[in-house]
Amino acid sequence: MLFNRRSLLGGLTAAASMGAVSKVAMAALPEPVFQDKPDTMPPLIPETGRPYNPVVTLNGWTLPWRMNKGVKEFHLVAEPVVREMAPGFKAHLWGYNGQSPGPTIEVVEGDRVRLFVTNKLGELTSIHWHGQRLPNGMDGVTGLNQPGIPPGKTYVYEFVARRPGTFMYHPHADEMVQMAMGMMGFWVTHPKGKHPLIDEVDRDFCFLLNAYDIDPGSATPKIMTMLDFNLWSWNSRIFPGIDPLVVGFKDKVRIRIGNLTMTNHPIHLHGHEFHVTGTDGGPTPKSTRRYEITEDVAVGQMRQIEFLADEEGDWAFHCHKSHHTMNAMGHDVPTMIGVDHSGVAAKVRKLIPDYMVMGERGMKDMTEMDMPLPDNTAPMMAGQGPFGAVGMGGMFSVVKVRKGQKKGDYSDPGWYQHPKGTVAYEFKGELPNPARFQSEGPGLMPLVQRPKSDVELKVRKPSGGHSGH
Ligand SMILES: [Cu+2]
Repeated sequence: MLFNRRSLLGGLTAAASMGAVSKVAMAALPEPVFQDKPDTMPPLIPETGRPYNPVVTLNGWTLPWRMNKGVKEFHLVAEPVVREMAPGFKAHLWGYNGQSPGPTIEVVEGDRVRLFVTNKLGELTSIHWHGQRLPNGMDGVTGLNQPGIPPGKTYVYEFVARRPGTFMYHPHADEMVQMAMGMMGFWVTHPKGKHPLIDEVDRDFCFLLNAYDIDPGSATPKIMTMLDFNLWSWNSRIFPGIDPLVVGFKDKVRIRIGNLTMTNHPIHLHGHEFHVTGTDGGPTPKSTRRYEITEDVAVGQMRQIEFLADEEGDWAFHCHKSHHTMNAMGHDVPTMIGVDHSGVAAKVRKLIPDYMVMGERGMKDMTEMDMPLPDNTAPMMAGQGPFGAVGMGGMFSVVKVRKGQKKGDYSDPGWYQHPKGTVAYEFKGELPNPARFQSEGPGLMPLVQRPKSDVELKVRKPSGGHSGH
C-alpha cells in the first residue's frame, strides 16, 4: 500500500493528468498525491517506516510517501494552484501538489529520503531544504548547487535527515517571484528515540507565516511588492479562514511556526505562558528557556513553542502587529477618527453615488458596514464570535482548550461556554467616589507658562503611503 490513510485524508486525489510531463517518465516515480481542500487534515499516522507522533498542519496536510528498499520516497509537483484563502476568496498562487503552501514532509532522524520534484510551472525551479544538513549538491540553489529544473522535468534530491527538528522548503530559483506566489512548505524530522531536549507532546501543530499583495477584486499576487502586503496569512489562509487549534484541557501543546515573509511577526498567545523549545538550529538548551507570551519570529526563522493548556476557553492567538490582523483594504484611507462629517456624505453622494465616510468612530464599523466590495475580495475584518463581530482578519486564530476533547480529536467544539459570572459585564451600579490624596493634581508640578485660553486641535494625519508595516 503506497499511500495509506487516503480515506482519512478525504480530499486527496492521485495524478489525473500531468500536463507536459511525459507519462513514460512518470511511470517509474511514486504516484504524486494531490490535495483539493484547504482544511486542516488529520495527522498522518505512519504505517510504514519507524513510528513517530505526527504533526497537524494548520489548514494543511502531510505528504504520504512510499518505502522503496528502506528509502522514503516523496513526490512534490511544483504547479499553479487555486488556494481558497478564506471562504469566498480564492487566490491564484503557485504551490505544490494542489495547494499553497505545499504539503508537510515528516520523517524520522536518520531516515534516507528521496524527493522527486516535478516542475509544472512555465519557468525553472528548484527546492532548497532550509536548515538541513545535506550534501552540497542537494542544497537546491539554482546555478550554485544544481541547474534549475526545467519546465516539464523531474529532478531527484536524496539525503539522510541527519538532525531532528523543524525545517522549511522553498525554491532558490526566481525566488522573489516563486515565494511571493506561495511556493513553500514545512518539514519535520522527528527524533529517533527519547531525546533529552525534545519532549513528547499531546498536540503538535505547525504552520508557515506568509504574505501576499492581492488587490481587492483580483486573484493574483503582485510579485513586486516588498513590504506593503495587504494579506497576512498563516499557511496561505486569513482569519476567519484559519482553523482553530483545538486542544484538550491539560494537554501539552507544541506549535512550530516558520516565517517566509519579508518582515518579522511577534506571535502572541493569550491565557498561557510558553517556552521556546526549538529554532531552525535545533532544540534550545533547557538553560535558555524562560516563560514568554509573545515570541518574535524573524524573517527566515522557525520558532517552536510549547505550553501546558491548563486554562479552559477560547484564547486568541495572533501576530501582535496590529496591521497583520486585518485583511485587504484600500491603503489610502485617511484617519477620520474624531472628524465630524455630519451631512457631508449625503452631499458628496449626490456627486459620487458610492461615496461613503469611513471610520469616524474607528475602523471597527467596517466589520458591520455593508460596503460594496468587488467580487473575490476578502472582508477586511470579518470573524463572527459568540459576542458579535471579532474585529480581526489576517494572522489571527483561536486556541480552543476544552475538557473532554478526546486524544486525536481535532474537530471544532464550538464556542466556549463561560461559567456564570465569569464574563466581563456592564457596570450598572453607582460610581464610588474615587479616593484622592492631598497633593494629587495639577499643583504638583505647575506649568511654567499656561496658555491664556484652552486650545482644541481638530486635525487628521496626512494619508501618505502605508508602507513599512
Ligand atoms: Cu505579523
